[in-house]
Amino acid sequence: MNTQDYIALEEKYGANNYNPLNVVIDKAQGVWVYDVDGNKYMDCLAAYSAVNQGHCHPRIVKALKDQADKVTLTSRAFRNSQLPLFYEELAKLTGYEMILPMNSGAEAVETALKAARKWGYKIKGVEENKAEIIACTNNFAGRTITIISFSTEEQYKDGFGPLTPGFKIIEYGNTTALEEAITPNTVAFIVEPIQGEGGVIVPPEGYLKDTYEICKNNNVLYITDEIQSGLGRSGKLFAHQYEGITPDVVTIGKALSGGLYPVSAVLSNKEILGVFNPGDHGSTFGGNPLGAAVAVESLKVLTEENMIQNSFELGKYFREKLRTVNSKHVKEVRGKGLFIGVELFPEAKGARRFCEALQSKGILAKETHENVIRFAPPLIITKEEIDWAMERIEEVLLMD
Ligand code: IF1
Repeated sequence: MNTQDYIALEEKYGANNYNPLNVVIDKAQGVWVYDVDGNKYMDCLAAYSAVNQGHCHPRIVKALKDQADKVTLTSRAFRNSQLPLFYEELAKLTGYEMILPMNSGAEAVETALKAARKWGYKIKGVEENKAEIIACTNNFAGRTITIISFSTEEQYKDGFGPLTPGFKIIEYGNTTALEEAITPNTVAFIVEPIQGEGGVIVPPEGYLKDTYEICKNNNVLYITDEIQSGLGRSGKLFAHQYEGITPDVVTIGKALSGGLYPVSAVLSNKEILGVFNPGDHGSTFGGNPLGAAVAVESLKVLTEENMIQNSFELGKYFREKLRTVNSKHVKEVRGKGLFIGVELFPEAKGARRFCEALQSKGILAKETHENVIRFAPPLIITKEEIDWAMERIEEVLLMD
C-alpha cells in the first residue's frame, strides 16, 4: 500500500474530525519521521509537544516494554508498584506535594476544575453551585463539553450545547480585566502561560506575576495549564517559571509520557487536592503502572539529557535565525524556548499553504489560527538540524 491507499482507507471509515497534511507516517526516531513511501521529514510539531523527548526515545521505549511484561493495569481498586515511584519523581522534580494522575490533558483540566469548585465550597465558603471560574480569550484546554464551554472559538462549541455554566472569559494579557471579573464567588483563574493553539501567544512581561498577585489577594486559586507549554517546551521546566510564580494548581500531560502512552496529572497541595474523598473522582486507567513507569523514565530523560536547557538555547537560536529571513509575509516571530510561532500577514493568504510547501521540502509543521506557523520540534534538536531546516524554511517564506 502507498500513501494514497492509506488515505483512502482512513477516509472510508474515519470520522472527518481532522484535516491532516497528506503524509502517512510509518516510522519515527528522534526529530525525524518516515512515511509509507520512504520519504523522510523533520517533525516540527512533536505531536503538539507530546514528543519533547524525541520520537521513540530508546530509554522510554525500554521502560514501556519492560513494564508491559510485568503488569499494565490494576485499576485503582488495588495499589501498584509504579504509581508511588511516579508520585515521588514528579513531586521531587516540581516541588508540588500532592498529585492526582489522569490520562488525557482534558481529564487533567477537568480534574483541576472539579478540585477548584469543591475547594471553593468546602474551604473558601462559596455558596453551593455559585462557583465562578475565570478563563481567557483564545484559550485551549481540551475538547470535553465543560472545557469547550469556556472556549472562545465558536467552532469548538458549535452544535455541542447546552454548555456548562460557571465560567467567565476575560481578555488574555489584560490584568485589569481579571481584577474587574473577580467576585466573592470566584474560585479560580485558569491560564496558559503561553497560549499554544491561540497562536503561540506570549503574554506581556509581568502578566503572570500580576495576575498571580491579584488571585492571592482575593483568595482565588491560580491554575496554570502547562499541558503544552510545560516540561521543557518553553526553555524552562514550566513556562510560568519565567515570572517566578508558584501556581496553586498545574495541569500537565503530553510530554509527561514522551508520547508513548497517555499520562496526565494535576499538581497541587494537600489543602486543594485534599478535597477529594475516596469515590469522588477517578478513571479506569488513571495512575496505571504502565503509564507511571513510562512517565518516570520520560521525566528522567528530560532532565538527565539536558533537554530543557537545549530548548532554551536552541529556541533562542532558532528564533534569531527566523528573524533574519526578510520575508514580506512575516509579521512576527515569537515564542520562548522551542515553542515558536511565525505569524504571517493576512495578505499571505493563510499559513496552510506554507505548511504544505514545507512538507514538500521535508519539514512537517502545523498552522494554527489561520495565520501562524508553529515550529515546535522535539527538544533534542541540534544546531545543525536547525540550520538544515532554516535553509528550507527560508525558501518557503520567500515564496510568493
Ligand atoms: C486536538 C489544539 C494544541 C492543550 C492544552 C489541554 C489540552 C491541550 C494547552 C488537552 C491539547 C491538543 C489537542 C489536539 C490538538 C492539540 C492542540 F490544536 F487542539 F489546540 F496543542 F494546540 N491544554 N492540545 O494544548 O489535552 O486532552 O488533547 O490530551 O484536540 O486537536 P488532550
